[in-house]
Amino acid sequence: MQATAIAHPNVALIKYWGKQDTETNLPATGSLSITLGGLHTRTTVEFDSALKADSLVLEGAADAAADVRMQRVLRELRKHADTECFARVTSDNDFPTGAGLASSASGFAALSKAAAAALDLQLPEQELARIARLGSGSAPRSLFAGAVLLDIAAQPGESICTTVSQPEDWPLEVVVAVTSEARKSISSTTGMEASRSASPYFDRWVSSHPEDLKQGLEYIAAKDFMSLADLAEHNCLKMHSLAMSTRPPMIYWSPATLACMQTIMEMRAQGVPVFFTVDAGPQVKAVCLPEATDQVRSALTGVPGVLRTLDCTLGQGAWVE
Ligand code: 2P0
Repeated sequence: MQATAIAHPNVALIKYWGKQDTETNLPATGSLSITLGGLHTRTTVEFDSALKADSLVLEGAADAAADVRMQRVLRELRKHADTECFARVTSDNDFPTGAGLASSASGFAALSKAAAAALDLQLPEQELARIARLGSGSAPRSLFAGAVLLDIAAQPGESICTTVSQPEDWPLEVVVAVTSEARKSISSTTGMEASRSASPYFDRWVSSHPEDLKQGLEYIAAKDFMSLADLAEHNCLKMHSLAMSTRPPMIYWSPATLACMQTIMEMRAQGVPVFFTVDAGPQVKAVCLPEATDQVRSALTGVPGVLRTLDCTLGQGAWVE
């Protein structure tokens, strides 16, 4: 009753920020992401009838916050397997944890995949996506390859999460500029709940979102990089405007984050196919066409405050080792 799974984190080009329902962790908006090959979460789950409770060791230390969310996922999988066995879970990342690099997405994707395998469950992938979402609203996306849509308007029986473009269909690359290795002070869960209740722009964010998603899908289908670039930066800045306009405000950027964003905008103005996106942390993800990767990496490495860069291609969905 033991299995190990590996998942890549993902980065949303059209983002999720805010929930409809905190019990089921249903996002208020859909989202469109790319799965980041090159970065890995490796999670082992062992069910053991001798255990009195579930336990989680994340990066070598017990993690109480993630533990509560993990139990929601494990409880659901135990129901499917008709067992009351508890599990011992260990999880490690080869990239900074809790720093705006979607470690909870890859973490809960790997957890769901490994736990289902350890229980020998043959669940439909959409059911696994629903279960992964109980842990983290962005986790279903890491179960899938390439460019991925998480659809909150899906009716029962329809897919909530699907690949819309395989990595080989449009091999985008991503250079991550790491500007801090520290864990963020405000979690995404806390931040998005605060924005829902205390940003004057939250309703407009939600009502303008379907159009962003529709356009994003069209630009990916047409491989229209420059249109996707404008849209993704706009959507990212809207999300950060929500965070900043929340009372009290949340500013996830450092001076180096802004400097990277400006460098990327200047490069694109000169015709380089690159755009930025930034999540709930100070790292900058520069999405580019492969021919621009070397130039983008070299420019970001030269920005004061950039500690290192990470190269990613588009990756596969989570798998059992
Ligand atoms: C996203 N983020 O779409 C957005 C953009 C962060 C910024 O999804 O509360 O860890 O666990 O459902 O999935 C991060 O939020 O939040 C996230 P919960 P999660 O990628």
